[in-house]
Amino acid sequence: MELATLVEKALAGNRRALSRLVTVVETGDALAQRALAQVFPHTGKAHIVGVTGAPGTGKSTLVNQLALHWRQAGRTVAIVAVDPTSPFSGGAILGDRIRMQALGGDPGCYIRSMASRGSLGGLARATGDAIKVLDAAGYDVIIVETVGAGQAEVEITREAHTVIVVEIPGMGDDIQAIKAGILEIADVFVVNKADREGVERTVRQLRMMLHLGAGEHRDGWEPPIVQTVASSGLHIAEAAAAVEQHLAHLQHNNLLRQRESQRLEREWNTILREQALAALHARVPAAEWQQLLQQMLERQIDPYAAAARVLDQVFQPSDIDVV
Ligand SMILES: Nc1nc2c(ncn2[C@@H]2O[C@H](COP(=O)(O)OP(=O)(O)OP(=O)(O)O)[C@@H](O)[C@H]2O)c(=O)[nH]1
Ligand SMILES: [Mg+2]
Repeated sequence: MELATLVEKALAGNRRALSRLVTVVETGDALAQRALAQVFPHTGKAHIVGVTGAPGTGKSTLVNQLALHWRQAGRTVAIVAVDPTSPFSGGAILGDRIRMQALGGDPGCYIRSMASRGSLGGLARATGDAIKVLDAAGYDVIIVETVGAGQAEVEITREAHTVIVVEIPGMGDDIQAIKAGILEIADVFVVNKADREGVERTVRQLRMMLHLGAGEHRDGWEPPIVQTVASSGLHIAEAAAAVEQHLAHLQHNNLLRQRESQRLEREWNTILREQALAALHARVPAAEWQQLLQQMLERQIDPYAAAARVLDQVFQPSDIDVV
C-alpha cells in the first residue's frame, strides 16, 4: 500500500491500517520518517497520560479501569503498554489479557504493546512516535503504561502531560518513587491495592515526602494522592478526576503549551545529536576514529581535543565560533 494511503486510512479510523502505521514508525527508518512527516500536522490534540510504578503494583489493572471509565464518559482511549525489561514479560501478557476481555471489540479503544527494541533510547523514541500516530488518529486520551522503575520510565513518561505514579501499601519505608527518582515527575499518586493493610501509612509517608521534597511541584500543582482498588474498580472515578483536574490546571495556566514546547525541544535536540553524530561518522574515516581513540588511551590527547579534531574536519572553524 502506498504510504499516503496507509496514513489516510489510519487517520480515518481503519484499525488495521493504524496497526500497520504504528509498526512502520516503530522502526525509525527512512519510511518511518516520511510517515511521521505526514502524521505530525495532525498531532497535539490528545491528553497523554503516563502510568508508571514498580512491577506488579496493578498498573495494567488501573489503566484498564481508567480506560473503561473514560469510554463510559464518551471519550476514545488508546493504551500503549511499554515493557523495557524483556520482549513480553509474563506481567505484560497477563495485563494485556485482562484488557482484551474488558475492552476487546470496542472500536473506541485501541491497545498496543511495545517491547524492548535493543536500546532503551530506541524504545523511548519508538514509543514517542507511536504516540504521535495515535494522537493523529484522534484518540482523546492516550495512556502509556511503563513497567519497572528507572531511567527508561522517566524518559518515556516525559512524553506525558500527566504522570500517574502507582504505589502499593506494605513496602515499608521503601517507597519506590524515591528509589526511582520519579517523585518529581508525579502529577498524581495512586496508592493502589488499598484493600491491603498499611495503606494509611503509605499515604502518610507519601504526603510527608511531598512536603519535605522540593517544596513546590514544578507547575505550582500539589499532586493529589488517591487510594484505589483497581481490581474491583473502587475509587477509579476519583483517580480519573484527579487526572482531569491536572489537565485543567495545565490548560488554565498556559502550561500545556509550555510542556509541549519543552518536549519538542528535547525531541529535536535528541534527533540533532543522533544525526550530527551519524554525519560525523559518515564523513570521518573509521581508521581515524580508531587512531584518535588510541591516542586518548595513551593520554596523548584529551577527549575535548579529540572531539575538536573530528569537528574541525566537518565544520569550518568560523561555524564553531558561532556555536
Ligand atoms: N488486592 C489487590 N490486587 C490487585 C489490585 N489491583 C491489581 N491487583 C492484582 O495485582 C496483580 C498485578 O496486577 P497488574 O495490573 O498486572 O500489575 P502491573 O503493575 O501492570 O504489573 P507489571 O506490568 O507486570 O509490572 C494482579 O493479580 C491483579 O489482579 C488491587 O487494588 N488490590
Ligand atoms: Mg502491567
